[in-house]
Amino acid sequence: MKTTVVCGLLGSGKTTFIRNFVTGRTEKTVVLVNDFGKAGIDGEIFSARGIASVELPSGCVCCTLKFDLITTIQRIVKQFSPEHLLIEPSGVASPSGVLEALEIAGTGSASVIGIVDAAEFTELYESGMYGSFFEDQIVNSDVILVNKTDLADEPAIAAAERLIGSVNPLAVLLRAVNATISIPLPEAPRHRDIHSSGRHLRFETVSVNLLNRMELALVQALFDDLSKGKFGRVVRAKALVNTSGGPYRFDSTFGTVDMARFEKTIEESRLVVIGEGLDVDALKQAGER
Ligand SMILES: Nc1nc2c(ncn2[C@@H]2O[C@H](COP(=O)(O)OP(=O)(O)O)[C@@H](O)[C@H]2O)c(=O)[nH]1
Ligand SMILES: [Mg+2]
Repeated sequence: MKTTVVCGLLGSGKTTFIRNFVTGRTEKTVVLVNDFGKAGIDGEIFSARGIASVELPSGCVCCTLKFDLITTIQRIVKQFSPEHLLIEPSGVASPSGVLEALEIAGTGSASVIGIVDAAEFTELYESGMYGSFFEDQIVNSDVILVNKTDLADEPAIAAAERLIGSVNPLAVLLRAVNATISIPLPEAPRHRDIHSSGRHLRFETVSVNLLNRMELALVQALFDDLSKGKFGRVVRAKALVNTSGGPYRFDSTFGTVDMARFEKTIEESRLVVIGEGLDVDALKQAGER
């Protein structure tokens, strides 16, 4: 079994990468996703595309859920015997913690893809706001996608590449839009030293049930407010909603809001918000309009 860990900060493009990578492939693939909130959003995004996925919702696989991660991997291997296991840890997990769990689970070596947001990476890294999170990610990655190059100018992309190259000169660097790559993934290294510099990030998470058939304009207004900081410092927000205009997926990352028609009716309309100093009551009220 091939194992690939796809890591990156909240909103960098992990789910997008896996969706694009798996679509059209014939090998038997299972995605193990550790999402935020009670009802994980990414799991439903994968299953809407017919991608087999197993969810480990809430908590963080690099610490409190490490044991669950190990037993879940062992269960997946037994139950599905996949040819390829892709793991999407939550966007705050340190990859070193995931690699340690894989070692204990005995899956053999894994390759690690690190995804960074071309427009935001350098500033976030240099601000030190995220502690050693990025260092842990970059140092442990075999391939690094400098993603969202459509949103960044050439100097920003080149600065990100220089910085990544100085932290890990051995990683293969690729530029990407929508986390799409045109070359095969490199083989997993036979031996890996896990560099554990990482402390995982601590954010609050709020999950809110949204009214079914919410007005589309109201959901747009809610995401505008979220991205402008009306409900506290939002690092990431995502929602699956059956709106008055049909099913939609909403995403907010660093003040950008992205919405797209969803492939099918959503099981339960919901919103997950990740950040600091979140106004939980106001968020719950907003979801009931
Ligand atoms: N403009 C742009 N948006 C992107 C790109 N890659 C991903 N996105 C969007 O960024 C948001 C977060 O992506 P997602 O894959 O859910 O990130 P994750 O939290 O790391 O799993 C989604 O709205 C994506 O559609 C890209 O290359 N360019
Ligand atoms: Mg995701």
